[in-house]
Amino acid sequence: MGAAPVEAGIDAFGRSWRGRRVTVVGLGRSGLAAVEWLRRVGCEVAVTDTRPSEALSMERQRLAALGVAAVETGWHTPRCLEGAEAVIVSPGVPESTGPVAWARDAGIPVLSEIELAYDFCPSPIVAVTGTNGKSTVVTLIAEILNAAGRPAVACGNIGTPFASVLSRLTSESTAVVEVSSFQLLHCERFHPAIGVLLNLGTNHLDRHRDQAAYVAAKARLFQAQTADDWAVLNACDARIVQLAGGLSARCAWFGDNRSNPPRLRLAAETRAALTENLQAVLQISRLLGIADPLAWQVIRSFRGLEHRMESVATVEGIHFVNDSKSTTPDSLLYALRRTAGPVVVIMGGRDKGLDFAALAEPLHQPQVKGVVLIGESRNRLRALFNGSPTVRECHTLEAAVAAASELSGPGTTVLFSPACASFDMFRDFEDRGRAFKALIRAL
Ligand code: UMA
Repeated sequence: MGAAPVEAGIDAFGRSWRGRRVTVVGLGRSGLAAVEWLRRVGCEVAVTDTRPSEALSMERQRLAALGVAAVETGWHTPRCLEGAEAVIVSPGVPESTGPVAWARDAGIPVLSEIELAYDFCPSPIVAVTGTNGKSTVVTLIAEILNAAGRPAVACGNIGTPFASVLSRLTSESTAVVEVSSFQLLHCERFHPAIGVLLNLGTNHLDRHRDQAAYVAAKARLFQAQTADDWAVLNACDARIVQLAGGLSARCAWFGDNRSNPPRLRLAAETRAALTENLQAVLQISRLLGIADPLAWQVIRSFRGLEHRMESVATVEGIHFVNDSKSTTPDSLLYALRRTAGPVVVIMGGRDKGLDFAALAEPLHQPQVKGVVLIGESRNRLRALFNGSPTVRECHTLEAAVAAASELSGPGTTVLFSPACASFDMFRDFEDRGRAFKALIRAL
């Protein structure tokens, strides 16, 4: 799609958005990106956010510059929906929240920012969901495409809203979109040419009714696909194998070959050499027409992501690792498996209602020299331990770093892998990771 239809407010389906009145709920990254795009295509926009006005000064300035005058802060009231023809809901806004429920009752369509961006996206889409490893896979796919001389943009839940990159996309580029279960809840049309489900751990049970509801949300990634599309799936997870039976798309497997056609077969050596998520990267690259050697080259040279098993520094023989992206017990288990030698773990944060029981045994292994608990989940986490290893509880991250250093000696790794959300003490996991790194630098 060229610039002209967009400026005229016409989406990829030929529908005009110009003059439509749209309410955006939540003024975080995705909400602001949605507002900017909606204004660009000529919509009348109203916004509502529960944060008080004084906490939104930067956002208010941007809204004023965009000509958005209908700004409700401090709470949500039904007035925010006056005249609304659609509602764009931020992923962090629960389904029971006023405007979402009121819109439903009034028959006003509720869309995620991902769905809005999809409606205007001129590029084919590779969309990646799963519990762990989404950001790494999305980053690698974009890097592999770029290395092949094909423009690609990584976006979505990874931190750069999909709507914010639309103006950089063309029919020649590829949008590589990380999608969370929250975003999928409000997607109907979103249609990736390649949809990827990496794994299914336990997550976000504070928002999803139960594990089945979480899995159902993830499965929405494939709902608009047809037999021309691909679903790239983990063959080692029985629930994903079961889910595959109901999909319209063709399946490409990793972890095990199942029904892979010859060109997608993964040799035993490849499966031994690459983690499941990296096998997924290889399969996606193949589906995108990229030769294996180039994909391998990019995979081998990949240095990892910020806040994901990020080596920060070694101070007096103690190695500090920032794994702030870990917001689930599964992520901490993964981090522990990848940490050799003695380790002191700093964990805790906002309690998402997840079951920590699977952590008890790994955290009692002899190489775990101590555990430092922070955040709201301290009480529940404390119950996992009965005297060993040594457990300390701290009210601040600064105190936690000091306590972890005391429990460590040369050759020890201090692993900051919270297994919980960050919102009790920080803006998000990136803010939390940056705070950790600043404390280590101060050492
Ligand atoms: N708000 C309300 N009403 C409510 C709840 C929140 O008005 O009832 C407001 C808050 O006051 C705040 C805004 O909504 O101003 C926050 O919206 P948000 O939480 O959706 O945050 P964004 O900044 O828009 O970031 C979102 C994703 N956040 C969540 O899913 C919680 C980011 O993923 C994502 O990077 C970004 O969009 C761009 O797409 C973060 C995340 O933690 C990294 N994701 C979860 C995860 O990976 O496990 C799913």
